Amino acid sequence: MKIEFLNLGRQPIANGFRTKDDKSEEQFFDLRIGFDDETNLVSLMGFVDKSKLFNDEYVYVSSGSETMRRHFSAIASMLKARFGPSAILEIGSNDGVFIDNFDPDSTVAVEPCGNFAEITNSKGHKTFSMFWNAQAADAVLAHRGPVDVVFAANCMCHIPELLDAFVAVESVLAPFGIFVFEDPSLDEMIRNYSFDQIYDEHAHIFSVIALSNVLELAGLEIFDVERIGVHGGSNRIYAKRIGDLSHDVTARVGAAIGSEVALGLDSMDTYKLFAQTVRSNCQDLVTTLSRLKNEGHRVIGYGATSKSTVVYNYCGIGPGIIDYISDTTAHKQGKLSPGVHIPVVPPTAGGIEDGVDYAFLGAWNFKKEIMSKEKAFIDRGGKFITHVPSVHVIP
Ligand code: JHZ
Repeated sequence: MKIEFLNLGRQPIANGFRTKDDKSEEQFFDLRIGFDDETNLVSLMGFVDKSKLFNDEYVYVSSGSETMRRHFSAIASMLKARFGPSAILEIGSNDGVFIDNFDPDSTVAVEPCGNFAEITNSKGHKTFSMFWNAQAADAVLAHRGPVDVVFAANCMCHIPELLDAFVAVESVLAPFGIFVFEDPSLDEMIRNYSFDQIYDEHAHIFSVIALSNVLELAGLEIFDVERIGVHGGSNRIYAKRIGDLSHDVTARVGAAIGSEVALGLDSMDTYKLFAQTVRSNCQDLVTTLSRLKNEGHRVIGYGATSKSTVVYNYCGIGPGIIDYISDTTAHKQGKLSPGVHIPVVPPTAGGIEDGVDYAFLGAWNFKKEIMSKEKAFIDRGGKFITHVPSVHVIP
């Protein structure tokens, strides 16, 4: 049974950026998250209709940072060296930042957002514009036959019907095929109080414990796991068919599960404590930003992320505190952020403009990349603020 542990209130669609003259009624839903005491899966209590989230107007671009461009090129090289796939499927291929590292003769992709499927199709990677399910698996099999590697990054955690998704993956694997996927780690979210990993698109936040339970129901088994730094700390999971002896199960799997048990990810008490801290961190953020504003400082947001939509709406932080949000994504610029309606603007040439004193890091997961890019701002005394793991000015 799934039991709620945190209610993040009424929230808009996290990537539902609005044009300034849009008079249509904005949609809100209740963002609540719970823990399933059987599978130990942490999931939203209610899912938003997926066609409202992922459609032909989807705005998030996976290649939007140097960090992620390098990340996908490195994993593609690693998969080629370690597994040498002759046929590879990517689920949730976005703008092709991963799949484009492979010869189109060996690829096939599934991507529900038509605007992005068009990009990868035009580059020669056959892309079915569908949600991942049994029908999409049939389309893949008809086009390319069974595949050696199925890859998905920041995609599996977006699928409410998780078991069906894993069953569909199993159905397209060649006899010794493997399934490699990466998503934000629940362990990292709990340790860092990064509650903004919870939003409409993230149907689940995965522990290795829960994944191991649900994959097993689909006939799959984890044989390796790596903790990777991207997106605030993620797990890369390697799974194979149960009974396939061609890949040894590494010691890392037991170690990851052991450290999650030590953190208490199999116990509701851990989640209740997490929720208490989240509530007090949010109050702290509002107090800190309001004080700075009242003292006459100019505060902006940096990165109009899905995560920041949750922070601004849960904590009630709007244009009265944050003047604007700077973001490099063309599709977000000139629009208003979801719910609280802070204007989103392109970055100023030469970095954060003079006169800004504080920048709240909506994209805290790119702290390193952003701070090195914004050296001039820091040198003239500008400060970045984050709420992860607790509210502080970054030294
Ligand atoms: P970023 C999205 O989450 C949505 P978001 C999705 N659900 C998911 O799982 C993850 O991605 C993977 C901007 N930026 O990656 C670009 C700058 O402006 O944290 C992006 O709009 N300047 C699919 O939205 C945003 O910040 C910069 O220098 O939380 C980053 O968004 C850099 C580096 C980024 O994902």
